Parts: sequence; C-alpha cells; structure tokens
Amino acid sequence: MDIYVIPRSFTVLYIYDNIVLLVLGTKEGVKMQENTKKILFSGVQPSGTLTLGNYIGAIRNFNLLQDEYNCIFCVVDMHAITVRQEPSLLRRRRLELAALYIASGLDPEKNLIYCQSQVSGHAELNWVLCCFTYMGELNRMTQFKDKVAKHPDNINAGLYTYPVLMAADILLFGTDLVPVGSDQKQHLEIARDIATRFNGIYGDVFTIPDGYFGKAGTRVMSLSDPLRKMSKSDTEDSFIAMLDEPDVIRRKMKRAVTDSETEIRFDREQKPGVSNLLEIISALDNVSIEQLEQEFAGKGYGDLKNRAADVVIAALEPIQHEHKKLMADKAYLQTMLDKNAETASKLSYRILNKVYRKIGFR
Ligand code: ATP
Ligand code: LTN
Repeated sequence: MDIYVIPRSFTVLYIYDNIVLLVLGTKEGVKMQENTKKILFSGVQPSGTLTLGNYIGAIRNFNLLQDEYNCIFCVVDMHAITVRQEPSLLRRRRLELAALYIASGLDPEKNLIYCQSQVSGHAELNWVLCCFTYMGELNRMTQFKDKVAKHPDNINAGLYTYPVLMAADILLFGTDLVPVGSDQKQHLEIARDIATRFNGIYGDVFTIPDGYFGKAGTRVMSLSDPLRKMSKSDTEDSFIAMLDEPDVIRRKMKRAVTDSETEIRFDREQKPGVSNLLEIISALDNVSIEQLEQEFAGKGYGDLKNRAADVVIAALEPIQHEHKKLMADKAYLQTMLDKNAETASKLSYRILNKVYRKIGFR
C-alpha cells in the first residue's frame, strides 16, 4: 500500500490495490481541513514542570499562530530521557504537558497534539540524519556543553545527538515554521544545515524550515540569577511554574534578584534583573518597554515586582483552571494522544518513504 500526503495539507491519500482512498485526518482524530496552509511544528519536553519561560518563549506563540498554519505540537518525551527521568513521573508529565497545551488555548480539534515516542518515524529518521551530521557540528552546540556541566554523572550519547533528533522531528513533516525560544536558534540552524546537505546529495526531499521567535520574551531569565535562562531544571525559586499558585508567584516575584540602584530602566547588561521583569510585563501585557519605563518613573522595585506578579497571575490563572479540568479526565487525554499518534505516523510516511527510497532502502 502506498500512502501519500498531498503537499501543504493534511490530506492523506492511500493507494491500495489500485483503489484510491482520500482521508481528511483520521475518522476520530484531528479533523484537519484540506487547505493550503503551511506546516508548523514545535515541541516541549515533559522533563519537569513548565515554566513562565516555556509559556512566554514558546507556548504563547503557538497560540498566536494556530489559525494561520497546520500545526503539529509534540510532547517530546524521547528528548526528555537524555536526562534521567523517573518513569511514573514521566508518564504523568506527558499527560500534564498535553493538557497544558490545550489549557493554554491550543484547540485539540485543529492542532495535532501527540507524544513523540508513539511515532516511530522520529527514531527512524533520527538514525538516517545521524549519518549526515558531522561530529564537528555537534561539538559546537552550547546546550550540550551546558547540560554536561549540569549533569556530569550522565554525559550520554543521546545528549550529544539531541539536535539530530530535533532535526528529525522537524523534517519528518515538511515543516515550514518552528516557533521556539531564542535558546533553540543553534539547534534550528543545524536542522537547516542537515536538510540542505541531504537535499544537495539527493534532490529536494526536505523543506528548509524557518524559525519563529516572538517579539518579546524570547529569553526569559532566572529570577535568582538573571544572567541565566529561566529553566525548569533549576532551583524552585529561580522559576515561576505555569501551575504555581498566586501566592507562590507573589512570593517568588518579591524575592527576584534586582540590583542595588533604585531606577527602573531597561538595560540588559547593567540591570539584568529589572530588565527581565520589564520584559515579562511587556510580553504578557502587550505594553512597550518605553511605556513601562514611563509608568514606573519615580516608583520603586516593590511596585515593579507587584505589577509583574499581577500580570503573571492574570495570564496563568485561566490556564491553571482549565488544566485542572482536563487532568480530571485522563482517559480523554490518553485517547486523544493515541489517535493523534496514528495520524502523525501516517503523515510521517510521506517523507520517511521518500528518504528510504533515496538512500537505497526501498
Ligand atoms: P530544560 O530547562 O529542562 O533544559 P527547557 O525548558 O529549556 O528545558 P523545553 O521544555 O524543551 O526545554 O523548551 C520548550 C520551549 O520553551 C523551547 O521553545 C524553548 O526555547 C522555550 N524556552 C525554554 N526556556 C525558555 C526561557 N527561559 N525563555 C524563553 N523560552 C524558553
Ligand atoms: N529542543 C527543544 C525541544 C524540541 C523541539 C523539537 C522544538 C525537541 N524537538 C522540534 C521545536 C521543534 C527545546 O526547547 N529544548
């Protein structure tokens, strides 16, 4: 049986014994309309509780783009095991992340939300792409160096080849656009390089993807060390979790590291803590940094921290409320993920078969 996906749409065309079947999505899965929209792919690791950085840098942008693109949002659990995970916790976090995608506004009827490990095409393409990636390229990856420093007892090969798996995720679906935080720029660049190299040898197999980095908050910084990225694998007080209660958010904001001056002005080098809070408010409240500087002229850091807490609580409360409802029906979440994994598998055959034909596996 041959399976084709008509380019730029999610229409799956099966040709079986000369009988042609046209399927829009799958029967019970995502009802993707046949259309000419471009394809967007992104993923988040279920490796911990999601942070305000994940929300502002990634998930919020998914939301803004979901009508314009055919969107695929993946729970990248295979990436998560590059750092040791407790199995029962990982199982729960996969569902929690799928629920957070939906609670943040991603329509599960329109967007394909699924778990990476349920679609074998990711692992298959990963291996092929590993053979088209140079160690010299991987040696330059700064995230690898950061993770090695953080986990000196577990410097595994998966951590090293992580960017190749990410390239496979993206290239597997003919992705046009990849919304990510600015820390992923280097990974996106290597995905483009691998795709260009492969196309140079075998012809136009892969679409060369573009990155999408939002306007504000592409790098939300740690509250306890504003020179470092806010990260879910850091200490509790350094990040705001998307599921933190309002009083916890207020407490963490109050403790956020600023500086010994009093002036509220945007200056990433001299005043990284204050600048981070200004950027958070600007990203969530849609006000420019200049407007905020005017608003806070003559005011103190306490006022700035209060305003930041108010804005974050207002943004996260409705998501938390929805998330709680969704997590009360885990069977619904699991069924949705299972069905969408089937759809994603079918979609992945188009490019995977083409790759296999080109390299001589078919
Ligand atoms: P870890 O902190 O465990 O390394 P992570 O949060 O960096 O994980 P992911 O969960 O895979 O890694 O990140 C998902 C998305 O969130 C990516 O697009 C990433 O760029 C974005 N992101 C993560 N942290 C931040 C941040 N502090 N500011 C802006 N975007 C972020
Ligand atoms: N490496 C990313 C997560 C990720 C991803 C992807 C993002 C894995 N595969 C594909 C976009 C597209 C991170 O943020 N740590």
